[in-house]
Parts: sequence; C-alpha cells; structure tokens
Amino acid sequence: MDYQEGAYKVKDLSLADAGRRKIEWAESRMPVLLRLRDEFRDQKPFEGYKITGCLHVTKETAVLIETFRECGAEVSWSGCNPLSTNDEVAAALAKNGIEIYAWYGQSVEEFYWSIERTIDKPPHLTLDDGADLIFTVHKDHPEMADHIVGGSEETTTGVHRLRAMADDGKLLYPVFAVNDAETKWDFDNVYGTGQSTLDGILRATSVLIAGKNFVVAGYGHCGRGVAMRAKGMGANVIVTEVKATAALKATLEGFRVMAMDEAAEVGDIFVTATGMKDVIRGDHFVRMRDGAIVSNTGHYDVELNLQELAELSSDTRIVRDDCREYTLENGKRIFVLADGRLVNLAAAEGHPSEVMDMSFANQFMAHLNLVRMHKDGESLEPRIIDMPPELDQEIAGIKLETMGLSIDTLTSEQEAYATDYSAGT
Ligand code: RBV
Repeated sequence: MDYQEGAYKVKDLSLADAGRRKIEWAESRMPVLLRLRDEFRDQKPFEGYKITGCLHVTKETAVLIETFRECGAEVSWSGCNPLSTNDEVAAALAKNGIEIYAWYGQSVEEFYWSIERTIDKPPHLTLDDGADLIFTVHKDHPEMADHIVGGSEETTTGVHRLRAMADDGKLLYPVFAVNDAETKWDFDNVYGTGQSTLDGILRATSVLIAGKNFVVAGYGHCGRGVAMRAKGMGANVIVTEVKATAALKATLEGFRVMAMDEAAEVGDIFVTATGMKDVIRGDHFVRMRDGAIVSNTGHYDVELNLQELAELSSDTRIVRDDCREYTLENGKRIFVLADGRLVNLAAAEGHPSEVMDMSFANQFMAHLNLVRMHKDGESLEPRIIDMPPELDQEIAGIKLETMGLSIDTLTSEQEAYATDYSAGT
C-alpha cells in the first residue's frame, strides 16, 4: 500500500475526546515518564528517527507514544493483541496525527495487516510486546533490517523467543530486553499483572473471590502477583507448576501445590500465567466443577486449549461481556473469559498507570540509548542487550521521589566497609 503520513485506521474517530481524557488521567499517574518527556522535549533526540511500535494500545501506551513524538520521533503503531486496544485511546492518537492502525476485536488477518501498514515506511527503531513486529520484519521483510538501528522487547515471552533467535544466529539487529530490567519485571510483572488480572476477572464475572478455590498455573513473577492478590481477597490459592523450585517457593508462601489433573477437579477459578501452550486442555476441562471460570493472563492465547473444549461441548453462548459459557456433553458448564486472550487487557485496562510508568521509562531509555549509540557511530551487533542496572536505580529513585519517599545514603566509611575483605567478626 502507498505510504501516507499520519494515516490511520481506528474504530471511530469521534471517540477521540473520551480517549484524550483517559490519556490525561494516565499522565497524571506517570511522573517518571513525564519527567523524561520534559527533560528531552527541547533537545529532540529522536529527530530524524521513525519508531514503529506493536504494543497494547492503552492510555499508558499513549503517554509513551506522545512522549516519543514530543521528543522528535516520527511514530507509527499497532496493537499487539486483537483484544487489547482501547478504541477511545486509539481515536485520540489518530486525531493527534499519530500513524496508528488498531481497533478492538481485530481478526488475525487484520492484526497482521495493521503491522504491515506500520512498516510501509521502514522504521529506524522497533518496539515490541510479544515480538510480532520484529518477527514480521525478520520473516517477510529481512531487507528492512539494514535500515533498522535496533529494537526493544517489553514482555517475558517475547524476550524468551528473541534470546532463542539470537542463540541460533538468526537475529538481524540488536534488541534491548526491557522486560528483564529490575524496574520492569519486579514491578509490572508482579504487581501490575496481579492487580489487573483480578480486575479483568472481576469485570468479566463480578463473582466473589473470597472463599473460592483459585488455581494459578505458573509461579513466575506474573503467577506470583496473581496468587498474592487472590489470597489478599480471601481465595484459597492453589498453584500448579512444572519447575520444582518454583513449586517449592509457592508452598513456602503458604499456597497449596498440586498437578493440574488434581486442581482441575477442585478449582472454581483458573488463571494461566505460564507462557506455555495447552496448560489447560480437554482432559482437564472434563474434570472441572460445574460453573468453573477459566482465564489466561499469559501473552499468547495458547495456554487454554479451547479447540478441545469446543469439541467437548454441545453448546456455547456469550453470557456477559468477555464471558463465554460452554456446556459440556457431560452437562457441566464452563465459563471462559476473553476467549483465552490475556484477561487483564481484554476484559480490563491492563496494568495500572503507576507501574507502566516505570516499564515505559525503560522503553524510552532503551530507544534513547539506541539512538545515542547510532549517532556516536558505535557498532551495534545483532544481540539481546540487557538494560543497564544503574538505570534501574535512577528510575526507582525518581519514582520514590515523586511518591515523596526518601532513602538513606551510605557514608564513605560504610562504602569502604562494603568491599573490605579484611573485615570480619
Ligand atoms: N502491559 N501494558 C499494559 N496498561 O499499557 N498493561 C500491561 C498497559 C504490558 C506488560 O508490560 C506486559 O509485559 C505485556 O503487556 C504483556 O503483553
């Protein structure tokens, strides 16, 4: 398709004012990112660079996009999940002249069509959440890699895949592993996922969490956050795992650990947070209690095998927004939320602005670093680059400051003591 500056495809441009109010709300809770915007607005470090992003179109992402733009970048964007775009926010961005192709309820074809449109004019920088954009470049437009300075990846699953790609020597340009920054995964993945997943389940069902058997599949950072919040609301939390150390940690945190075969029979609410496919499948669905609620909060919609569920069912219907009832041939009913797509973004608004503030400050800095290295003529080998740990302290420091909290500083004697190997008892 011919490239047109500022082109867009969104649900309805008349939603723009409502979207603008949402973006302003997020801005009021994202002081770290706004500070970066203020710091770099006049210098325009991104002037002459096009950033293409593929990340959930939410009010928080809008703050990131507009920050890049105000700091000089040309931006094009698509959502990274067919069910996560906020149509009001997308309209506000389009109205503000951002090149954007995103609407809620895209088909898979429309999803990839949107990615293609964002790279009709090749970018210098790519920003991914789940690696669909970077995979599209590698698979269908490898020649574009010569033009691309570097990229970044937001989420665990994406970084995992990209590391595998780099190990195989297939990665064509350098990518910052934003997910692996301490100020990302120790906050966004734990507290962000924890709260927003419960939020999604509540909006889709409005059930009482207290007293329910709440099964969390996967006890990584995301699963831990979900388990913690479900416990806080009075659920009996059960954890399923494939990794012994993770299962042990869950046990010592006071959660019951069992295999999914067993959990399937007792769970009232299920959430998968593993990054693996077929975590809940046909032989689990048939064992479930009547009325069981099943959802996923992992990046891809592969964790629940809904095809097997459909094959076991005699009937299915939508009973509420984001809640589909399956009636099994054994007469039991199972309720699947958001068609197995990440429930926190599909049925709620994703992570709260306060945590995305730090995740997106990391995204901003990753791209600023890529541009700086490029301008300095540093050779940028294709590899996965870790975020500098000093940056975590800087971001966390600003966050604390904006929360009005102060911390101590080591005295010079204490600093010397920290590395004094002659000191003992
Ligand atoms: N995520 N973004 C939001 N409100 O914009 N919420 C969640 C938002 C990101 C989060 O960083 C996680 O790594 C990723 O979505 C999973 O796709």
